[in-house]
Amino acid sequence: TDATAARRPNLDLPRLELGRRDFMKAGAAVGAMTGLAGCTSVLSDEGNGGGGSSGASGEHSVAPGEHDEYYGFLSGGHTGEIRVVGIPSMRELMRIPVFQAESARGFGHDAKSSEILEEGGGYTWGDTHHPRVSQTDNDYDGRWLFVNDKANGRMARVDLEYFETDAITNVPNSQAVHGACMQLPDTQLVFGVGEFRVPMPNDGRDVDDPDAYGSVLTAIDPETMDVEWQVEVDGNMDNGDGGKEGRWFFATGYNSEEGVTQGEMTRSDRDYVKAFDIPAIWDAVEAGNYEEISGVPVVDGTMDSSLNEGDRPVVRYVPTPKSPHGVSVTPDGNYAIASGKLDPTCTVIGVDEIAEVDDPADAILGQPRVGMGPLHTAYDDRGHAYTTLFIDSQVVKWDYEAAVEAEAGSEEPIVEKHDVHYNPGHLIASESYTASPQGDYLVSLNKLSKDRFLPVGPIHPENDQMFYIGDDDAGMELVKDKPSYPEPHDASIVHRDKIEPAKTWDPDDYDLDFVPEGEESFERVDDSTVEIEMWARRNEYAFPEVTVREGDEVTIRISNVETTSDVIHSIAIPEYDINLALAPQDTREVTFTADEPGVYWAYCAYFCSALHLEMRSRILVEPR
Ligand code: CUK
Ligand code: CUA
Repeated sequence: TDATAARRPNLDLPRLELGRRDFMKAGAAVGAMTGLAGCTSVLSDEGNGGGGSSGASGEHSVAPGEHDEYYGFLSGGHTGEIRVVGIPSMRELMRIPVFQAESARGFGHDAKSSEILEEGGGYTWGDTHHPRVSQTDNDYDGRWLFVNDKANGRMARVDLEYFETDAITNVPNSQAVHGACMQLPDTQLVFGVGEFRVPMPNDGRDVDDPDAYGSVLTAIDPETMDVEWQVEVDGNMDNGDGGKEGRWFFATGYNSEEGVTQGEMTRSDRDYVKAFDIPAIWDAVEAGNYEEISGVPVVDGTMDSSLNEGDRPVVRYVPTPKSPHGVSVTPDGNYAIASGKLDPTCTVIGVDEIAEVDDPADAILGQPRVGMGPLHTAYDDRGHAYTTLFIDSQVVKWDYEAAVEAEAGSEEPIVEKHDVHYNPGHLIASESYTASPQGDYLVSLNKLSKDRFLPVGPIHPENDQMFYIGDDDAGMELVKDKPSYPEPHDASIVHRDKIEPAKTWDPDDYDLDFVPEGEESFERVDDSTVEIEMWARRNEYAFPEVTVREGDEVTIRISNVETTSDVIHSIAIPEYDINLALAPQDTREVTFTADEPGVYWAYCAYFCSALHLEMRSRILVEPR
């Protein structure tokens, strides 16, 4: 029996189900309370919701004890982590350390996670931007989450059964893996979009010869996390997204000038969206048409490459106004929409047209003028695109089929603009990256919060604002402001039915042998090596004390023998910098050198019962 169930009577309460649209009809009037400052275009005549309030809309609140409808996986920027929030409540449910050691979850404290960090390059931090959940048949399968490290050029995988990082790949020939996405429909490959141009390999050659620098798209096998191949391109790249049918991958780019200063990088009015023909790249790799650099096949996808001559170029360069930033493919798979950043338009590229046109510019089917500083675009299930306007501090909702019909530069496709507070980067709508978005909630990840919260010193929180977008007549309704620690970039919103988290560990899912009660052991292997196998339960460890000698290399393998979910223990060893977190049925191992004689109280840092404070063990390190 599960003792926690008694403490949590609400776990199985009925879910918040649809019917939101009915609620909305009543709620819209409450929301219609602010002006439309800054709006320049066609607006819903029923007005916008709550520009100045943080929307107390009860119909989107989640009562205590009730569960949210969606998981939101937010990147943590230069904290290096992933944050899990419930949507629509925006309650933060968990944090998943990815590129950084973190003591509450013991990540980087036990042998396995330390090894993941070490083999991933040994850096102490990362910069997560784009969390993308694996898909099967263009829908979330809840298996993995992939996320880039923009700082140190890496890609990580998070296991969504245990909500734990299980692999980090340190990508060669690349500095700043920025965009991240998969080959769809079935996560055949994971792509990292290289940003900063560097010599390849970056080993001291060509240090001051920017013409010799390069930037690559990297394809990674999602199962092994091995790099399969890379494609070198001209100019910087930035963000990326995959076509729904698996042939094309799109990456925005800036710095087609290949400059190394800001002035040089923004001289030209034209940059490119690069469309990578994945099967054609595989053909090139299989035919041996690559150069091996740092152990990876690198295919030449630059404009002048012979692989870009003929009728099956590996990379097509679609010209866009300067420095497009985000790119995302519409749910129907028909268009890749790039957001202009330094240009007030979005560029709508026909996905099927890419293969058909002689001049890639002819694949551009629409170019609506959406507003100042367009950065990223998300989708609902009704043909609308939602684009963040960084400079205007707005989200613009527009109709992408109307944009294909309209003249380039037209504002006609715009349906609505809604203020956000302030300066949004990404935005994400529920299941927007799949073929079937839910069309109900949208979160705008605003970089600045300015005056929205109590001041907390000169570093302000950011502001993640949640909107209800399910009622086109009422318009976007601001439901919630959520202050956010720096700094989420992108997110994925996944329906809770598609994620199946484990309640306790299954010992078959890790390599270490579980240590049941009665099978604890203390073994002195030789004069300077000790191996301890022990367990933890309420409120004790297998050994009330262990004695080792100064200089011993001590390995502790410890299992949490609890079977009751949510009874977590840890073993913290002060002054040896150790804190292993142990969920029920989990086993972790750590090795340290007992180089300081003395008494060290190992203790449990998770408050696990009334006798939690007594849950400890003495580690006696005798002088030699
Ligand atoms: S990027 Cu940060 S706001 Cu890394 Cu997707 Cu645009
Ligand atoms: Cu175990 Cu506290």
